[in-house]
Amino acid sequence: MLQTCILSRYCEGEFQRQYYPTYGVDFLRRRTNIQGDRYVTLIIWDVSGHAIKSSMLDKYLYGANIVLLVFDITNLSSFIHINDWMNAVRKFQITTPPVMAIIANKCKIILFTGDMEHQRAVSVDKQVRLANDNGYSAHSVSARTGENVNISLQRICAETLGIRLSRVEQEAQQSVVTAEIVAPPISPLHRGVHLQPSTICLIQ
Ligand SMILES: Nc1nc2c(ncn2[C@@H]2O[C@H](COP(=O)(O)OP(=O)(O)OP(=O)(O)O)[C@@H](O)[C@H]2O)c(=O)[nH]1
Ligand SMILES: [Mg+2]
Repeated sequence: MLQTCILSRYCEGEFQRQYYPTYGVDFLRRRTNIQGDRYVTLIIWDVSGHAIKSSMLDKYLYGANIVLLVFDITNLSSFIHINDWMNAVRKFQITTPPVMAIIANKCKIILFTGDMEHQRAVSVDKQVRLANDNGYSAHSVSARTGENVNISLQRICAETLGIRLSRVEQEAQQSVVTAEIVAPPISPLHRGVHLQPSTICLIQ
């Protein structure tokens, strides 16, 4: 179960504001390299959260090396739903169990503009505890700003291959994040009033 926007950010470097629900499964591919000379091709199956009820679920999970469980930090039920996915994956994986990771989306990591952090409904603690209790890794990303998307996926790939990423390699994966400038809403008091542009910028 992977939020499509994280995939678009990871594979295409874009963020899609408009919501297009995933029906069935979508496929994407991305090549990456770890430790300079180890090339990895990721064949990604993007399955909607509703697919848990699908009769195709066993086909979606069959042979997966990695399963990423994504939730939205502003939506508590998406976090609770992770438990159902963990049980479903355990039920279907008969042979080698996949590497699993719990990814929180819409987070603020370093940007002061953040994403939806002000509407957070699931604490980092809860996410980390759930991941630790089950032996999975926990990650925080924002598909909108792009923060941590590359590095999280890189860490998960390295974990799957049994590789420890060096600090330099991890830093190289940090993408440049562009802050959005959002125009403030015009209050009814100022409507029709032509304000002079200010030459002073105050950051508090
Ligand atoms: N603010 C913010 N919104 C996001 C982010 N990621 C996704 N969204 C929004 O959330 C909505 C749903 O995103 P999707 O990635 O399509 O969600 P999904 O889990 O693939 O949805 P299904 O395919 O229906 O399972 C879209 O309107 C996105 O614009 C994010 O990092 N920050
Ligand atoms: Mg989707």
